[in-house]
Amino acid sequence: MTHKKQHSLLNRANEACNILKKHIEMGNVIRIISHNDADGISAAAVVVNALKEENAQFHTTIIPRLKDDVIDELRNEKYELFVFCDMGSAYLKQLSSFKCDVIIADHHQVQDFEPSDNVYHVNPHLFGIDGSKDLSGAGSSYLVIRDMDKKHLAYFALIGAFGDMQGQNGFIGVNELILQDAIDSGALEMHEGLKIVSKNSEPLYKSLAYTFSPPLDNLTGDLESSMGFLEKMGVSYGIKFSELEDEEKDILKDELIKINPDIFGNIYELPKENQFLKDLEEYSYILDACGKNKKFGLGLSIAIGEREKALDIALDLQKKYRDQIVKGIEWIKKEGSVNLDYIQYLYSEDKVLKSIMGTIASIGLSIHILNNDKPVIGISRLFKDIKISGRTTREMVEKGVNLGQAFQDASVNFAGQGGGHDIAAGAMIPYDSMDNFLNLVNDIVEHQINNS
Ligand SMILES: [Mn+2]
Repeated sequence: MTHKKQHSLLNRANEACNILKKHIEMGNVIRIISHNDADGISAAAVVVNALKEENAQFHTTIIPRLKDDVIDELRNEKYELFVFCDMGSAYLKQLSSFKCDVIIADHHQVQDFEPSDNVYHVNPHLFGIDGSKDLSGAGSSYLVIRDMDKKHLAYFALIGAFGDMQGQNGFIGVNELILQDAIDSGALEMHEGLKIVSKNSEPLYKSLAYTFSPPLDNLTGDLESSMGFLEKMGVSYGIKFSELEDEEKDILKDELIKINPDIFGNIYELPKENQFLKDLEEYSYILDACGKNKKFGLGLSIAIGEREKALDIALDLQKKYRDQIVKGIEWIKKEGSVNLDYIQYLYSEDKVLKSIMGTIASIGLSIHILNNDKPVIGISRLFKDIKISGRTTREMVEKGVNLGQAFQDASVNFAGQGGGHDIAAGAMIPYDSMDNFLNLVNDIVEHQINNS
């Protein structure tokens, strides 16, 4: 059954691949549009790398989201083939009005519309495959070029999957097939190891403190206690993990597993890659840091092989981002959250804290410095509005909490908008309505828990 679905998806991707090949042979400049997060940048990279190898010409733009006015502008551009990566499936009707060929390589929810014949639509949802778990936008994009003998580029699909939180507990579905491609090609190696960051580049105590996922209680976000932890077990904290004696590595592994067993698991490595990009998950963090700082071009240049300066700048952005998270975690430890009966919230006017509110709300729950029994709502003010990010736990969802629904229902009362998933959601409402909004969400969550 699953096999049949995958087969149908691969067939569709091959049809798109044939069109792509046709345009390459005709010498057309291929127009690529992709999304600005780690998945979207990886998606663009997989297509661009393939086109470069074929000596094809292309023009790439990375954008935050597809909108009607963006589509209207693109429609007027003189290209024979557009490739939309990690986006497009929600705009089938608009893209069907293009006079040229269009390939859509996406994994988001699909608009209920039968596209015209010039649109080649590659999306797992069309074949009953779950695009939130089984395939990323970079994965869909990879499938489009896979038939051009490109298994050595498969790892970009997995970087994208990590960016969309699909690989953290192992790859499943089509991602698993892509993983096999990547390993078969010799570009990727998989082995078991400690899933801590920057093993070859930072002193060990920083590797522990900067490991945000999997979370390490007392260590994540805390440089001092990471240092103390290592000192206590007699492991040198100032050197890199890769420089430890095997015996020290074993001690560390045993102690970290006591804190979180998930810290030991499959590691995916690119043996030929630069030390900073060797680990696939970290590669995705670096692209994510570029995306979050609106340096999309920088992320893409790294992914298409530029090193030296581009990588230095990206590492610098990542360093800043990590320091911000550390600051955020310190802030939560010091100030805590504001509690209502059924929810808690974080609010700050601080510029740095504002920019990472959703992320630290999430990490705060995962490292247990926030009460897991109440959904946490991170609030940042943007002029007259507030941006709201809500996070809760699997356990609370099982008890009936649905934050996406709560935000959607509450925000309409204040001329705002909100929605998302049961476990993570967002909203934007006027600043003046903040207290009323919070009280209403509190009541809705109470209702959800008591009526499920
Ligand atoms: Mn995506």
